Amino acid sequence: PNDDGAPAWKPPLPPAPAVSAGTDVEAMRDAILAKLAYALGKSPATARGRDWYAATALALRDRVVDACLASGAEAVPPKRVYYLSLEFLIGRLLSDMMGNLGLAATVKAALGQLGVDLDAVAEAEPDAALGNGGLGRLAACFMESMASLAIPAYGYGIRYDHGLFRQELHDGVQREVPESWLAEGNPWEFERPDVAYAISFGGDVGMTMGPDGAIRRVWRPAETVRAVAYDTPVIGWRAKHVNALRLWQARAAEPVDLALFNGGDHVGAVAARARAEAISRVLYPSDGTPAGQELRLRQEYFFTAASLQDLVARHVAERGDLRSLPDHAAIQLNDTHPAIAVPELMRLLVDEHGLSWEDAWHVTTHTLSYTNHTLMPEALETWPVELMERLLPRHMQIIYLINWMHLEQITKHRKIGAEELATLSLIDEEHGKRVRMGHLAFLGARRVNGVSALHTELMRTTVFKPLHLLDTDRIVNKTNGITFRRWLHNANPGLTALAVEAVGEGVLDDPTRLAGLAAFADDAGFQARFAAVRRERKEALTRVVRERTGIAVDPAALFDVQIKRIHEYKRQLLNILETVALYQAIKAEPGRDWPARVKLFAGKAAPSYHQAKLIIRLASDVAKRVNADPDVAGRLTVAFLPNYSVSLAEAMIPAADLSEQISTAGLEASGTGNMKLALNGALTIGTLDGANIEIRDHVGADNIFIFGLDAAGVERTKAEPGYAARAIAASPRLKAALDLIASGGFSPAEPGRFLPLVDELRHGDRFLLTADFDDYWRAQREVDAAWCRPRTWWRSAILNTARTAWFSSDRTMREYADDIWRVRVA
Ligand code: T68
Repeated sequence: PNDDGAPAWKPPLPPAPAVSAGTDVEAMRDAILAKLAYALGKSPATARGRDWYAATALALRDRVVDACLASGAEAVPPKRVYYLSLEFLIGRLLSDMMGNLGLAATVKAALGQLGVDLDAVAEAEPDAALGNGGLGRLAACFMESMASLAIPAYGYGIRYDHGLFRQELHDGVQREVPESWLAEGNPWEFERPDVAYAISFGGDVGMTMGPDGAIRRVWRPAETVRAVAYDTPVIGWRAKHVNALRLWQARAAEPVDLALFNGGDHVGAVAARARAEAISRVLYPSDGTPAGQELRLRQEYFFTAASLQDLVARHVAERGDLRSLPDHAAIQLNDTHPAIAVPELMRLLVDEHGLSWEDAWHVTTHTLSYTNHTLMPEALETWPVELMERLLPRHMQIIYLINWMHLEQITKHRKIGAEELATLSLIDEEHGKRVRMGHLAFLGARRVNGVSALHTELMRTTVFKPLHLLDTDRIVNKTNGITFRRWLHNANPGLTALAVEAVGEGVLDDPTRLAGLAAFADDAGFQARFAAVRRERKEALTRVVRERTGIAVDPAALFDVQIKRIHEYKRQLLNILETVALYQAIKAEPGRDWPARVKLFAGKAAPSYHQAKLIIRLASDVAKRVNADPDVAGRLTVAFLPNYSVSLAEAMIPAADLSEQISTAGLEASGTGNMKLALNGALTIGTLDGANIEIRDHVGADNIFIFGLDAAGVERTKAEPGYAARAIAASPRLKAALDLIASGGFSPAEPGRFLPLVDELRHGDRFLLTADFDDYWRAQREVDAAWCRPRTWWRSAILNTARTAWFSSDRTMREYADDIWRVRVA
């Protein structure tokens, strides 16, 4: 909307003082020059953007080390948190580091003195895309918040050579290209060749007599690889505390088989090395379905075993007795990917350190906790018993023993039917014998948490119901959060400056002060400032859209944004159907005053997920026809931006007016993009799913567009066969949109191209798009109407920013610290 000629808004407080003095700038400039010369061997005359980036990063890393030493990091803290995650979707680190060190202005000025533009330097940093989506990004936000709250912590994961694939679109077809973030080195990390552990696989289990005369099991592995640590410092807000993200690289025990090599077999001589190093070669691009591959299980065990050895060694060095581990360590399992920690910790304690089974079980179940991120059956990890026996024979024995004791415990107290027993067992016997990793993590954990209120409730009533009933205190809710340093301060400096002007600099330390913005929600001058900040970000995004797609969009239009992994349950297809219906409606009624809308999509599909890839193709084909049709020009534009990443998210989120959070109710565990967009003042159109419900509770029902079935309604509808056919018959608008797609309206050269999508809706519709379509259309027209009343739109937008402080990951981390980890927060 345009501002309505309101008077300029006056800030109630003077602007914040400049961050740095001139001498700091000169010191920083000299530090960068020194790194350029002595670490990179370059002069300002020969340096490329990438060299300036590396020199700047190295200079900043020195400051991080100083901050680390100043914060007394060498002292032994009472308790540490260990966050085990197969994914850390970090993105770029430069602005995080500058921001948290309070050096952004200093670095900008220092580079400026050298005639170098900070923004160009920042662009030279590759994204560390060591994750697929929400789960990996959550881990990255948690690391930043733990450092900011001075919670002593290590993040443990894998240092993949190749992170998530780069997505290219060729005529709308996704092609995956390997990504090489390490190709030119990584200035943030410290290699630690002295921190290395042997990780074993395969072989068999023998027996020996322990010093106490008791029988001990010995694992005689067939293969051993080395895990070598790389530490990336994670600095907290205002540089008060520094933690480490410790990522493991796989190396062969022997770099080359010299006998083979000297015998002339130069390739065979390094075959074992290739096999070992494959473990940390690539991130699995699986989202929603387990890769089902041996290498994936090797990755999971590799990083879990290295991490446990590391933390056990630290505990022994600092405290001696492993029985006190639960007092000094809290280990969080991010999903089931590290669930093998349960038998591995038991193995370390019993087989290697000689604890009794009972003591070891007590230690394990008082140290580990587990976070669940999905209840979708196809995404719940299970591993074939046969594979586990072959790869991890001792672990399989331990799992059987845990299972036996667990079932024995239950049957001791009451009679129980075979069917119920089967739901409680660690072994799923229905799909060939498979180990249920969720059950394993549950049994080994002190606390098990869901990631939104609804999701946690569904954990208790569906997948984990039988286990929950055995111990109703174990499952707790910890609604996700996002770090405001990255997603507000760094991604949206304009909005942050406005917030600081309005409510004071304290908002940078305490996001609850954002609530003070509510007082200005109706202030015409403030609204104009808020709108101007948004407009600037939209103009910047307009340039990105043009560069990446060639599509011209009008920054004055409503930017309607859906950004996330492409998945049927997230229902990008519902959004596309509405786009098609809107296209048809505009053409049918060209005289109506349709507000201008730009539909923006971005996201990656798992390489083997054909329906998801087809959804991308449909979005691109719809964009092609709609954007070329003069009848809708200026009213509707569609673009699919390729290669969604953390950095692209940082560009899109501050520019979004409308946030699409339209998953089938009950299926999105939480969502975190929904929080980022609302915080930046986008209004949400969404279902009562995941954290959307809590967002509605915070921003108020008047400032969000809710539609569709709730989780209970979804269950009821699914119980009525034939609902899709009935819904389509009842909705001429939906039928027309489906018919146009099915008849090749967007793919004239290949009319049947999208039949797999349309047929799924007509004949099955697992995700209930047809059931929700009409209500979604209604909600979208409400959005149109609201957009045409700028004063109320901006009021709602400001209230979204003012009322989403609770979604700070600092709040989430405090809750974990209090309730799950029982560690003190500074
Ligand atoms: C996401 N899960 C949830 N999974 O979908 C989202 N899965 O609702 C939630 O907000 C977020 O986790 C954080 O809690 C994922 O992102 C994966 O990426 C994944 C990766 C491998 C295997 C299975």
